[in-house]
Parts: sequence; C-alpha cells; structure tokens
Amino acid sequence: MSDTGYIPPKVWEPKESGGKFASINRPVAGPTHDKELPVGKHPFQLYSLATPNGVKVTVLLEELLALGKDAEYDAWLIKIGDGDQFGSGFVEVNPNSKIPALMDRSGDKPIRVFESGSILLHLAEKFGAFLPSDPALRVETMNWLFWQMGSAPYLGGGFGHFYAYAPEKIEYAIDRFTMEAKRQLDVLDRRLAETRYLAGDEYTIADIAIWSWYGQLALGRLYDAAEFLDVESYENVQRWAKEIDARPAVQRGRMVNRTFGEPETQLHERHDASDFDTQTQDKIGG
Ligand SMILES: N[C@@H](CCC(=O)N[C@@H](CS)C(=O)NCC(=O)O)C(=O)O
Repeated sequence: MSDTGYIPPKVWEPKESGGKFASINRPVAGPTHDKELPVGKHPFQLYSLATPNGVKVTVLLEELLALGKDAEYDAWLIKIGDGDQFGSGFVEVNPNSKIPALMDRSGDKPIRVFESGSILLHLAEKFGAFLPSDPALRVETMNWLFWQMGSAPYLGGGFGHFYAYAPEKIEYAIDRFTMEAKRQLDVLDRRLAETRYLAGDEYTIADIAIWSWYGQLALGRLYDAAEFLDVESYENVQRWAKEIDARPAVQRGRMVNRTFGEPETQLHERHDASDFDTQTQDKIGG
C-alpha cells in the first residue's frame, strides 16, 4: 500500500479538493443566497432531483396515486450541481440542504418534511398505505427502512464516491467500501431468500427505499459498477429488483425530476398526471 505523504495539520482548513462534487461541498450549513421556492396547486410540493434518495419519494407518490389516494403533487427541480439546495427557501424546508424536501400543504398549516425516510413514513402514515398495520410487520418495515437510511451512505458516500467520483483511485478506500457494499448486498440477498419483500409478503416503504439504492445498483444503474460488484450473483436481490422495476408507478416515479438518461425518460418537473405523456424532454425538447 502506498504512503500518500499527507500529514493532517493540527486544525483542518478548507481547500480545493477536486472530484465531481467539489464545487457544492462546503464546511458550513445555511443558505448562500435568497430564493423563494415556487408553490403549485397541489397538496404536496416536492423539491427534488431523481437521485436514489429523490426517486424514493416520487415512487411512493405515484404508488399512492395508483391506489386512488389524494396524493397529487407538484415536483419542482432542484439542481444540486448548481447549488439550488442552498437557496433560502429550500433551507427553510430542509436545514440540511439536501434533496428530497417536501411541503405538505394538505392541512390547515403547511408541514415541512425532510430526510427521505421521514417523508416516506409521513406519507405512508397519512394515507394508511405501504406500511402494514400488524405491529410485527410494521416494526419489520421500520427495521428495513432504518437499515436503508443507515446503510446507504456507505454505498453512496463511501463506495460510489471513491469508485466513481473521487479525483484519484485510492485502493484502500475502494477496498474498504466495496467490502461493505457487498456485505450489504448479501444481507439483502439472505433476507430475500426467505421472503418475497423485505418486511414479508407485503410491498412496503422499506422496499421502495431499499430498491431505489440497492435495487437500482443490482440492475446496473449506479456507478457503472455492476460487473465490479458482481451484482448478478445476488440472485434473490435480482428477482426482487426486477419485480419492483416492472411496477408502472415505479417506472413513472423514476422519470420525475430526472435530468439524465434518454430524453423520453426525463420529466424535469411534474405538475399533472398527464405530464408523463406530454412533458418529457423528447416531447418538449431540451
Ligand atoms: N439522508 C438524506 C440524504 C439526502 C442526500 O444525500 N441528498 C443528496 C442527493 S442524493 C443531495 O441533495 N446532495 C446535495 C448536497 O450535498 O449539497 C435523505 O435520505 O434524504
């Protein structure tokens, strides 16, 4: 293993670090500029981008609508590469300056909801859907939901960052987080050998949260790492990932706030159910 020669100073000072997200990383919180957020006509106002954390929420909203629930929403695009998450209006909704952020305007007083797990729980409880009422199944759903919230940073911020985005390939970091990413895939594979979905027989918000990261990873959509991680070998994860991927609400949810991929899969903003047919980038040009 090579010695990088870096000796940490007594007190850390910020410096240009390079890498894909160098321009948006800061050591302080709070807004960088004044900017109000737009508000549309629907009860739910979502400010997001179609990363795995963003997709969790749009998939759930589309699933709720497919069930006939009154979950109509406006999805506004937050371009994190341009620093939109540091606008004053966004920071009022999420002081952590990360997508997704939701304003629930369905009641007397608007409620801010941030952290994707909190958003999933809020919506599932509000509509009594995708969260089992049986106490044991409900706890099992929470177990897996919180597992995802705690585990995915090792996949995204750890493995994905060092494998795909860091300005240099650091073997120690890639080995450490590849080990953990594969261990996590094996945790899921063993669970999904026992049950159809993560909490049991029912499709829940735990599946939505975990699919958005680990399902999409298994389907080869994250970090161009399918071969490196040998994702095909996790056979139960594959079966589960493909089953969820085939759901029409999942296919719609993936398109919302998407600014990459084929133009027909990109719906930058969603304000009406018909937008999927009329407002994708191939239709409106971009
Ligand atoms: N724990 C948060 C993580 C959210 C998160 O990391 N969002 C990323 C995109 S996937 C983001 O907004 N990054 C912008 C930034 O860090 O400035 C959640 O689940 O909502």
